[in-house]
Amino acid sequence: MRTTYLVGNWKMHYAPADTRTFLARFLSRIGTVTAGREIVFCPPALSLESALEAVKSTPVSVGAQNVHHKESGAYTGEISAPMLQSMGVKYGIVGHSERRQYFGESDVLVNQKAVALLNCDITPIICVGETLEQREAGEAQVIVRQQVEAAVAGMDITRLIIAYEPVWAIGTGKTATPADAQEVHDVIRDTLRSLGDSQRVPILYGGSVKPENIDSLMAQPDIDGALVGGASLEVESFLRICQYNA
Ligand code: G2H
Repeated sequence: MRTTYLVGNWKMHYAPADTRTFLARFLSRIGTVTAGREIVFCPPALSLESALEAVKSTPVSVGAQNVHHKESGAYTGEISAPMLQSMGVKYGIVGHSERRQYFGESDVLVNQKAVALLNCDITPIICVGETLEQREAGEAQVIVRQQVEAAVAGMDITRLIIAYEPVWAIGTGKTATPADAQEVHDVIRDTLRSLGDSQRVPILYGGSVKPENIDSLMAQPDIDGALVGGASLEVESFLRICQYNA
C-alpha cells in the first residue's frame, strides 16, 4: 500500500505573515490526518521558515518549490539542498513545467536537482507532463516516458515521488479526466518498472485539482495523490482535498 500525498504548491503566493495565518487556520481545522496520507505545503523559499515553525509538532510537512543543483558557490539568488536540509525541509519540487517553460530548465538539470536533493535526504517530487501540442500530436506518452527516463537516471527510484502534470491542465481550469490521467500514470509506472520496484513509487496528479474532482482522481489505481496549485491557496478547498473520500 503506497502512502498518498496531498501537496500544496503555493507558487509565488504568501509571504511569511500570510503563511503563518493560513497554516494556523488550516491546522486548527484539519484534526487528525487520515492514516496513510501525507500533507505537504510548498511555500515560496522566503516563507519556508515560517511554514516550518507553524507545522512543528503536527503531522504536516514542508517542501521547497525549487533548489539549485550545486551545494554552494557564486550563484546569486539561489538556494542549495544542504541549506534546505539544515532548515528541516523534507520535500522538493523539481521540473515543474513553469520552471521548464519560464526558466529554461532541461531534463538534465531536473535530474541534477533531484540528485542534489537526494544527497541531502530530501525527497524530490519530479514533475513531468506534455504540452497541448504534444498531446494533440499523439505524443503525450512518448514525451512523458522520455522525461521520466531522463529525470530519474542513476537514482534509486524508491526514494522519489513523480508528479504527472499535463501542461495544458495547469492553472487553466481544464483537468485531465481521471481515465486520461490513469492512462499516463500507468505509462509512468511502466517506464519505472525496468529501473526498480515501481510499485513503491508514488505518482501524483497535478493540473487544476479541486474539491470537485479529487475523489474521482483518487479512485484511479495509479493515482497516489495530488499536486495542487490554485486550490491549495484556500483553506477550505485544500482541507476538502486532503479529506478526499477513498
Ligand atoms: C499545477 C498545479 C500545481 P494548478 O502547476 O503544481 O497548479 O492546480 O493551479 O493547476
